Amino acid sequence: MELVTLPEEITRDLSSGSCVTIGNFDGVHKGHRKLIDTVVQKARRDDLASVVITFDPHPLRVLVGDHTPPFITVAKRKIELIESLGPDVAMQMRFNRALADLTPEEFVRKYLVDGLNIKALVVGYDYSFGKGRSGNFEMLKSLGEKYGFSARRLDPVIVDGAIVSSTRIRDLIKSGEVWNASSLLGRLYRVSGEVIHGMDRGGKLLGFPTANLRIHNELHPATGVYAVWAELNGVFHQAVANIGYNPTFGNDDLSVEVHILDFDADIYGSQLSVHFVQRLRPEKKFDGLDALKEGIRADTALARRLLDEPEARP
Ligand code: RBF
Ligand code: MG
Repeated sequence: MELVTLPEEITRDLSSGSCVTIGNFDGVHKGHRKLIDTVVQKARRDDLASVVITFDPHPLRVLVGDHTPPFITVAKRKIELIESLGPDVAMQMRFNRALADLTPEEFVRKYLVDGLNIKALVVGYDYSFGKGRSGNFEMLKSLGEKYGFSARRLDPVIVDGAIVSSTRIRDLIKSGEVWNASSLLGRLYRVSGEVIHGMDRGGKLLGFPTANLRIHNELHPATGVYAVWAELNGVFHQAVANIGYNPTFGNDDLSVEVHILDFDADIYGSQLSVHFVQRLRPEKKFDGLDALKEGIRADTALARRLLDEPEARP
């Protein structure tokens, strides 16, 4: 896959035309995947280049400013996920005021028609774009007739009786319903970061050493204890995670810590990804160390049972 920010950076031959989808794709969830799969398949069938257009920063960040939701996937992760779906080109356009102010026709002519030699466009059920979101599907269809490309709109993907959307997934993650979030994402929800030094209490005081993470995700699940997979150098380990303020001790800052089962190695400085399977309980203030230890022991036993289930595999 070629990753570019503008059509002129593409080295691949576009003379036979391109099949394009366009969106913000936060989370690269099941709905997004259906769009990208459709584009990749149609491009293959019709001998076109498949192109996925997305934006960085997320348009809301530019248009709304700081009052934006935390996003499910950071830009780099979004591109990795798009790449795994096999398009020829990902065009991550730099989003700014100038781009936002283009009329739908200006955008289509400049980037899709002149830039990408578009022959087919596929968009999501709710897609609109351009100045004031005036570029709806009907307008794209008529621009297609004018400039010679087909326009197709896909129906939403439904999971558990409701439309799969980035907003719905964010809400599930924020409320700790990570297992439900994963059925909309089509994979486990994960956060990643570097293993940093924590309070250094877990191993010495409790007998449950934890890797503390400096996460670079914007979003994280509700505070509480979770059964997770800890991915280290491509290897998945069963683990339990605690997100919160350690009320037994009363920390000021939120910590994300992971106790990896059957594991004993110094991993400070490593990159760790935590894949969330199931929330086990809220974080609570235990009555002393022994009670906390007993609580964590019960968590690890429950996590082991859950993670041994075939459907919990990463
Ligand atoms: N700390 C709490 O104060 N309350 C909890 O309910 C709690 N649950 C935890 C569950 C697990 C599985 C783990 C690994 C840690 C938990 N902790 C909890 C955090 C614990 O206080 C922390 O790991 C040590 O203080 C070391 O930083
Ligand atoms: Mg620790």
